[in-house]
Amino acid sequence: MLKISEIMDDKYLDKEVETRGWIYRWRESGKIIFTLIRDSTDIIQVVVAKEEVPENDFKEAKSAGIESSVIIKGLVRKDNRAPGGYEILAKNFNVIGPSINFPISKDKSDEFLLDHRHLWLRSREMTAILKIRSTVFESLHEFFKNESYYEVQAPMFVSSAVEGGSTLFEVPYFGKKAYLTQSSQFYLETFIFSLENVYTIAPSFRAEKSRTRRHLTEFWHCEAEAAWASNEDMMKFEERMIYYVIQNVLEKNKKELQILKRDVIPLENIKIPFKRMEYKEVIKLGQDVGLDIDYGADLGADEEHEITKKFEGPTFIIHFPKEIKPFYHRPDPENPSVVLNHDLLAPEGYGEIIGGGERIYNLNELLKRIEEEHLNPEDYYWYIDLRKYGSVPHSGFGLGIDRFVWWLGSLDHIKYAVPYPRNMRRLIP
Ligand code: NSS
Repeated sequence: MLKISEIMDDKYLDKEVETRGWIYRWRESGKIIFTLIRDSTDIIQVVVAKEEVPENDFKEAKSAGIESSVIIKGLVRKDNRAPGGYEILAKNFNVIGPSINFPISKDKSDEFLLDHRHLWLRSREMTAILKIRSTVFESLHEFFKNESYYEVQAPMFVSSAVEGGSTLFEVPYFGKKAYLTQSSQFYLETFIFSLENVYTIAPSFRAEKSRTRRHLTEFWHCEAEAAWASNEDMMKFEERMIYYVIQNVLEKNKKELQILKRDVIPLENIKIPFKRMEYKEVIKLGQDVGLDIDYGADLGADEEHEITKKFEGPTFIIHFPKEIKPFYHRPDPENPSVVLNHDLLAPEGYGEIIGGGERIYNLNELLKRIEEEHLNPEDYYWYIDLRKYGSVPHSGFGLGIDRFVWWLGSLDHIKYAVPYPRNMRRLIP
């Protein structure tokens, strides 16, 4: 049994091969049935001629619907008209799982395709996206391994907010209230006192009411935390990580990027180091492109879209005003009105894919910020404890993997970057 991509090779010319897959296209022309068969590796044309196969096999081929699963035996030939240049002249054609009236055809609405995601995953576009996603996850793990980071796991049921209360999902928990985690950051901070450099790849949850092209209620979050690291150390780490993943995708997913019609030049042109811009410069740039924003404004999806259309490559925005960032960010000792943080903005109109920076490691400074934000220190007793027993300067970040894939594939909306997107209005399939 061969995979289709293996068959597309001169070494099998005029040889008999056996393969299996699903019917992707089907058409009849007289006594010949032309099918395209796909498996996870590729698509090949299979020609079923009445005189060449047993009578029953021809009947099966004739009545087989799109997406039926099949096992085929036949001779490999070259044919320039066939996609990929090879075809199989069938000797046997057996339907294993019939498929009658596959509901997806051309020109179905977006909502229809979302309702049928479980079937739409078979499309060429979704298959390409899933393969790119797989490369991204694999490359991230590889990168952290090469950098000697330990992989750790944090709980998903939590009792307090990391990124502010407004997007917490509440879950009933045996008579108490629990929440779904917005970020594993605080837990990662607890691990650095033994493991120093740690990461986790896990879902995060945000009750986002916003209907933007980049918000999900459940997203995959790659988070890292490093003892002794500064904001600048972390940015250096992240740019190497992003670069590494992009090189892997460019190398391993050429075909998939082509299927998505992704112009690869902007990805190929990316170089280290990434540009760094102060938040205040970005506000100025925003004003120059006609946006109605002032110093102190949080950058939303629309603003970042306009601003990053002007960017040549991924760009770090540093030194945000402390008021618009969560309490844990460390104020810059030289200018305490801004924090030692960074957002990484993807170019081409995509915007933020990473948020990170240095954490407050001084006990009193942390307590003061908790008070300023009117939070209850009891909710954070364990987080505060870390500042009491051998505290160290440290930094970390969170990469939204779905947003990264959204940009890599130059997809229109983040919902295309995820197999089963979750947002305010969608919980199925
Ligand atoms: O809110 S973040 O900017 N930062 C944190 O959660 C930190 N606690 C991470 C850390 O330092 N360990 O989110 C980080 C990234 C952000 O840049 C996006 O790429 C992604 O997580 N993110 C999202 N992706 C999809 N949908 C939603 N709603 C979303 N929110 C954040």
